[in-house]
Amino acid sequence: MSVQSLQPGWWKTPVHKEERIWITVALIWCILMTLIMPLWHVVGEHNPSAEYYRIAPEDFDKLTDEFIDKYKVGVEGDFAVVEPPAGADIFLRGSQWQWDPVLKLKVNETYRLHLSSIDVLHGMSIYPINLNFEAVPGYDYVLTITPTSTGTFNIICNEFCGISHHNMMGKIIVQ
Ligand SMILES: [Cu+2]
Repeated sequence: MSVQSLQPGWWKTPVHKEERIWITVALIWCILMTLIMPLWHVVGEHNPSAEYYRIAPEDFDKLTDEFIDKYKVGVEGDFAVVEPPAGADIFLRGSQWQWDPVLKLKVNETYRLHLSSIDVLHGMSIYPINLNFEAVPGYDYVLTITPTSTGTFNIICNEFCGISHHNMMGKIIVQ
């Protein structure tokens, strides 16, 4: 319901200059944003890789355990701290409700990060840099990563995965 009912042929009334400017600005902005998406896909440096493989959750679990045994340098709380050499294949396992192991990486070195879940869907979210990737059970998602700054980066889960979802935290230490 409006205060005044529209007169027949209202769409034929001339458009004000300001309105025309705003419509033009909005249209140009829409076109620009639409073009940026495919452009970003080609030239953007933050595109996730399209490398992933089918893997049984128990196999990924085993590979992560082997990775931990090979490169373990300590313990932090309930988690193993792992320091793999530069260029190594590294594993991050999501499970209800933890990310493990704690990864100790070197700045400006490249690693192949294998990410998966051994139970339900989890969302790996790296803070404070806000990088987000899905950890999907049954898929080994390989991300080529090169940390460009030092510090401690917390991993939280951003996919509701059960009663203790809010406690699901992990850590990447870049030295
Ligand atoms: Cu979760």
